[in-house]
Amino acid sequence: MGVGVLRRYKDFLPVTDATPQLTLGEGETPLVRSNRLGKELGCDQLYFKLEGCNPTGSFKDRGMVVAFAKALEANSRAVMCASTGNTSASAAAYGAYCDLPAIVLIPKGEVAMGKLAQAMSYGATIIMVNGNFDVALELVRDFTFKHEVTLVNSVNPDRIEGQKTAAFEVVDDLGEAPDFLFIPVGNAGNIVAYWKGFKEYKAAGLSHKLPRMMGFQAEGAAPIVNGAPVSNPQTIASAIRIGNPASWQGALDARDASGGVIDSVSDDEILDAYRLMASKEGIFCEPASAASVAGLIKLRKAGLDLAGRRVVCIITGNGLKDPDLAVTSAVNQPIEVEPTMEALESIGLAKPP
Ligand code: AN7
Repeated sequence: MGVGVLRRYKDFLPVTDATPQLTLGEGETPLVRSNRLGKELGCDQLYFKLEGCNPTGSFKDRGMVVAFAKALEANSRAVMCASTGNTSASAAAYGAYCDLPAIVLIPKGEVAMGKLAQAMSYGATIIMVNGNFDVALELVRDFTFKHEVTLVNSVNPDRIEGQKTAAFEVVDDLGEAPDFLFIPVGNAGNIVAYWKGFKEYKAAGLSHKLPRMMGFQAEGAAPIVNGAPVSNPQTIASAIRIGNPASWQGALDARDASGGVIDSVSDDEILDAYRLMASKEGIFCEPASAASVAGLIKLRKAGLDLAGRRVVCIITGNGLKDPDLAVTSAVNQPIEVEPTMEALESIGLAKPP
């Protein structure tokens, strides 16, 4: 039974006797060992952390459950966030579960269909902004400063607290921290959360080393790599189409303290990794999630030696979030036939026995 992150990791979370014990079953996501890609990359210990297995299909639920619990504890009457999609889906779900109204601001025309469908179904108040994510987040910060509405973007520290539990799970499953952690970077809250989680587990004596934090932005939305905000970020990976990350400095700190990198991958590299994850590993992720795998492939090609190293790629969201892209970008298109044996056999699917 899924006990949820609030209960499972209460000793590491800002949980008090007054904190409501909410859960939609978030956390305890699978850490799956690569069957094919790892061999090709000369990495015999490659793992994927399937965060798309959370209740709303992305890692956001880990932080959202903590943010909602603390909001309820503080007698909040409503929550608000800006989102490229997954945060809005998660806030909408916990809003429904807790009977706490969720208001979500999304960049018009830039949110994948599955995520929009979720926010609408869970019954959030959805505000479509004529502008990108960065503009929407700025608005949300100003609004929640002025009005009695709880901000539930990852600038709310309770979100980071919840998200760090994914690092705990990686260590719990492997018995030690990995050597490398590959992760997509958008607003940069997640890389900060993982780094915090790994450090806390080590400080508690539950692990003995720290991973190198390997963050990847999309080339057209790579402010941290470029060293300057991007005013009009562009990438096929709409979840990480972010030009001015809120946790920018935290991401640099995680990189520098861990001896890691923050690098970028092109849309072609993201798409290749996205297709490869589904067709070679049986893991259907969203394009933003494939940025972690694309980064691993890129660095391997550049000569990074992974032999004997334990590598974890964070697969942040489920492929069903963006069905339009899946259908239009697939190499394997359906074959149409008349409903006859003759027509079926004419395709040459198998030799007779
Ligand atoms: C699948 O939902 O920013 O670096 O508003 O949905 O912590 O921002 C989503 C981000 C990676 C990047 N993978 O994480 C939002 C939002 C997926 C995501 C990221 C996001 P951060």
